[in-house]
Amino acid sequence: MTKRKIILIGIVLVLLFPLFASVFVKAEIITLRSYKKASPPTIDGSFTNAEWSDAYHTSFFHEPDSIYNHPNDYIHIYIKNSQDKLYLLFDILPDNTSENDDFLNIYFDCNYDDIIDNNITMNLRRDHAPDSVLGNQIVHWIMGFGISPNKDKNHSILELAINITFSSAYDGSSRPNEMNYTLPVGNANETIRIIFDAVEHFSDWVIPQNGDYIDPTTYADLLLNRVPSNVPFGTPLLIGTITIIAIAATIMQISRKIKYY
Ligand SMILES: [Ca+2]
Ligand SMILES: [Ca+2]
Ligand SMILES: [Ca+2]
Repeated sequence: MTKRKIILIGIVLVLLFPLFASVFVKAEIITLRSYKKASPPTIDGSFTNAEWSDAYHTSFFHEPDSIYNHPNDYIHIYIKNSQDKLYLLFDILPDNTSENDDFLNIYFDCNYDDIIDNNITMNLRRDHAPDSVLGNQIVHWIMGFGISPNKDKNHSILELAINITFSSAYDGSSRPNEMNYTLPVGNANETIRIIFDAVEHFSDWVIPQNGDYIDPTTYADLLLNRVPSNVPFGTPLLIGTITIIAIAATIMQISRKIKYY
């Protein structure tokens, strides 16, 4: 192999490396959006397409701990809000078991001071077992078990509505009864910090996937009141084509220079 060929192969590999890396690295969900919508879903633990078709949607592939024989499959999350409610749906495809111990913890750092807002932490159990968790006073939830538009085998579906206020007056320590039983989402450009942490019975997942509820700096930013960005279907294809043409042109240019070198 000539020196020129070796240099060319090296250049191609360097240029294509980010492409390969993006394919093999599992993207972490660190930013979530909530679309501003007035149409309220029915909080009943069943998922019909119509009630969530106008919501923000994201998902990731999850491999649960083998302890409960839950299959590897996707976790889907749908989010939208009105002026006084934040709605979320979790379609938990791997959780093919229905237990009272199925639950999801939700932690907040709404005032961005790197300290957990302990007085609004939520603990959403399937059986709504009586407990003293203060955050549960501002959320209405039903955990269902059935099929959904994402999977035709029975699995867990958690649907919830949280009372919210766009007031910015929040010190991170108020209790729900001191805030008219609302979640304060008015700080930092209508953005809050949030983490979702599911127990093993509920297929043992976290959003962000590498987040740790102990450390609010690892939480996701949830941007409320957002408007969907209408990216035309062909746009990613067009950008991809232009990128490939640009890379090819660069390689040809360099190739010519090496030839006369
Ligand atoms: Ca529903
Ligand atoms: Ca379960
Ligand atoms: Ca805080």
